[in-house]
Amino acid sequence: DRREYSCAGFDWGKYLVDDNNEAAPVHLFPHAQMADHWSEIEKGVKVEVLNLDCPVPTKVYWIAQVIKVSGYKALLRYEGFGDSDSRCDFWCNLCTHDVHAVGWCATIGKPLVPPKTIQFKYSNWKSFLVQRLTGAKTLPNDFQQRVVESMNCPFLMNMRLEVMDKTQISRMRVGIVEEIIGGRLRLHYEDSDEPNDDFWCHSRSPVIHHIGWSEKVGHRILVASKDYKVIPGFKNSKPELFAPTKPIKVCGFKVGMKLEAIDPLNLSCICVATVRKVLKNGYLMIGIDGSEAMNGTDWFSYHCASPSIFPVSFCEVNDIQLTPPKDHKGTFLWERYLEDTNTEAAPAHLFNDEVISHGFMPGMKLEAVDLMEPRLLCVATVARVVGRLLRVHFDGWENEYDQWVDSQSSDIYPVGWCELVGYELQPPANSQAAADTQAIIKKKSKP
Ligand code: MLZ
Repeated sequence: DRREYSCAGFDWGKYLVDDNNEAAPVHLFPHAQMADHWSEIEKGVKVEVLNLDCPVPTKVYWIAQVIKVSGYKALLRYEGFGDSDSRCDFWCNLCTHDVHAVGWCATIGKPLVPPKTIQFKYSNWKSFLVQRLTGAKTLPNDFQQRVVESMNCPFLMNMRLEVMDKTQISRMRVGIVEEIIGGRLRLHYEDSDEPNDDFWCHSRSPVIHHIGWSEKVGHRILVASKDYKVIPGFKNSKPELFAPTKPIKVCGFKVGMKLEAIDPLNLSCICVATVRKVLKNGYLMIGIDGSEAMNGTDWFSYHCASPSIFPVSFCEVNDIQLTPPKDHKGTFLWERYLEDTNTEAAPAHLFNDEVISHGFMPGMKLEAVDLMEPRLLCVATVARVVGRLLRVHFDGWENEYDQWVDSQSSDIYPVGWCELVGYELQPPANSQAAADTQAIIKKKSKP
C-alpha cells in the first residue's frame, strides 16, 4: 500500500487548516508526478471515493466533492451533506487507489451507498444524485492510469552512474542505484564496503551524471580501478537519462573572477565566491572565499547556466544578506574587495538570466529535502521568493537551517508527495506530531 509509510502522527490536512495555510500546487513542480495533469483538479470537482461512514465490512463508495486542494491532498465532502455541514469532511490523497472518476462504480457494477449519517435525509437518492451530478466536473477517466504512468522512473536498480562524493564535494565517485522511490534514487558508493554509505537524490538532480562524464568535462573522480567504466554484470545509465543543462554558446567565465554563489555546504548563505577552474562543456569549479580548504577539496562544480550562481551585487539588489569571507573585518563592500584582492567581477551577462514564471509565493507549504542530510524530506514553507529563487524554511527549525533553492529544483515536492510514493516525511520539529512520532518509535524499540 502506497500509504503505509505516511508519517505517523503528522496530519497535513489538520496542519494546513489549523494555521490557515496554502500548499504550493502540484503543477508548480515540473519533476513531480501528475504535474502536467493537475491544472484541472480544483474546487468543485466530484469523485467516487471510499465511503468511510458506512457500517459494512466491504468497500463501498459514494460521491464526494472537492472543497479544497492542497498539493496532492484534497478536503472532500460527501454528496448530500449540503453547503454548510462539514461533520464528515475528510482529507484524502487524490492519487490513492480509492479515488475514481464519477461513473467508475457503474462501469464495474459496484453500488453507490450513501453515508449513514445522512441516510434518511433523502428518500430518492438516485434522483438526488442525477440532479447533483448533471454537468458536474469530474476526474479524467484515465486518472488512475496516469497516476501509475507518472510513477515510472527511467533509472533501474543496479545501474551505475557518477555522483558527487558527499564527503568531499569537489570530486565524483561511482554510484549504484540501490533503491528508487518516486523518482528519488538511493545510490551506494561503489568503492565503499560500508553498507550504509549512500546518497539520496532525485533522478533529475544536477549532482549525478553518466559514467564517463568526469573524464569528459575534466572533473576529478575517485575510482577504484582504471577499468571503472565497465564492470561485468552491471549496466551503466545512459547519458539521455540525466537532466540536460541549458545550452550555452560560449562560457565566458575565467579563473579568478568573483561572483556570489549559494554555499553548497551551508545552503542558507549566499557567499562571496571565486571561479577556481573552468572545466569543459560549461562547467566551473567554484570556491567560497575565506572558507576554502587548502587543496580545493571544498570547491564545487556548478554549470555556468546554474541558477545557484549570481553576479556581484545580486544580494544587495535583492535585499539579501550577503555572507562575506570568513576572515573579513568591517562592512563588506564589493568595490573595495575587488580592489583589495586585485580581481574582477564576472560580468553579469555570463549568468543565466532566464525569467521563470513559477507561481510560488511566500507562505506556501511544501515537502523539501534537507540537502545537508538528503535522505530527509521535511515539512517546509516558502519563506521568500526572489525571482526564480526560493528560500525554503523547515517548519519548527531555526532559520539557519533554511535553504536557498531554485523554483525548478527537484529537491522540493508538493504536499502529500511522501504519502503518494511511500517515503517517510519528517514532521515539523517540536510539534505535537513530532513528539507523538518520537513516542511511537520509543515504544517500538523497547525490548
Ligand atoms: N542531525 C541534524 C538533523 C537536522 C534535520 C533538520 N532538518 C530540517 C540535527 O539535529 O541538527
